[in-house]
Amino acid sequence: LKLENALRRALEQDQLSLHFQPQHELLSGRLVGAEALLRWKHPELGWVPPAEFVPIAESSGLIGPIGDWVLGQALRQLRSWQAQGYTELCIAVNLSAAQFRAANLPERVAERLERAGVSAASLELELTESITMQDPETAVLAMERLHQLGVRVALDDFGTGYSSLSYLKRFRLHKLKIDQSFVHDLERDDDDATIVRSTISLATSLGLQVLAEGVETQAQHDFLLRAGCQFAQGYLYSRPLPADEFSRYAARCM
Ligand code: G
Ligand code: G
Ligand code: MN
Ligand code: NA
Repeated sequence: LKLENALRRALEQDQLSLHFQPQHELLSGRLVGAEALLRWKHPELGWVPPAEFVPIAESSGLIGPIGDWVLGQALRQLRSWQAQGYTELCIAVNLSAAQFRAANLPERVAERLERAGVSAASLELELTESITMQDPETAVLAMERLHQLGVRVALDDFGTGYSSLSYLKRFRLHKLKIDQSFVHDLERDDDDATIVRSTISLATSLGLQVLAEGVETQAQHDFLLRAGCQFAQGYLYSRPLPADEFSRYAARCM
């Protein structure tokens, strides 16, 4: 309850911010987008990790206003980068279970896009595999409505949440994000290497894009490139950056 009250104040007192992790196309090396990651710096506690406060935001209902803030802030930042000339950049925003289940999600997303002056095609919403599989029939409908809006959907943490392959076909998905736990030991663990190769084939044969998360070494990068993975993000390229540092990073990439 203490953390819940602190989180309520965090939103009012500007303690929340976004960091942006670069995403690259493997073949060309091109910078294609950024994943927005929520950060909370409490005046006494310091940085509180999202793994600690997102569940509290969910159970307290604060995820509604916080999620709206994240979406608005991410889109305003994207608009500013696009105005600086990075016209092809896209932004990926994580959705929590409660946000995804809200009946008015498409309307809220549409309103934020319009307010920020950003086209729906530059926004990607990340849903975890477990969120979608909790209630797959509802997920099918929600994804259909987001698709009609022109917003793309990526399945985050793929491989950790027992997706049913039949739903994978019915979901209006644009991208699979291979969880970093499979990328980490790629070079040493044959099972992980097989899972990663199979996920890339699965995505490709379903007509989906595929991105590998948590790429930290050149050897992992080379493996993924050879295996036909299209996109990657991870410490090898950059950690998540504050907006101004991301701008400097983008300038170096052009
Ligand atoms: O940011 P970090 O590097 O610690 O990310 C940890 C997890 O926190 C991410 O995998 C993601 O699932 C979650 N997360 C980060 N930002 C957001 C956000 O804006 N909304 C939601 N719902 N989850 C987020
Ligand atoms: O949304 P998702 O659960 O995928 O969040 C990504 C998380 O992974 C964030 O917490 C981010 O800071 C972290 N991360 C991003 N790149 C790397 C990486 O190369 N290695 C590790 N260990 N973590 C990473
Ligand atoms: Mn994510
Ligand atoms: Na992930």
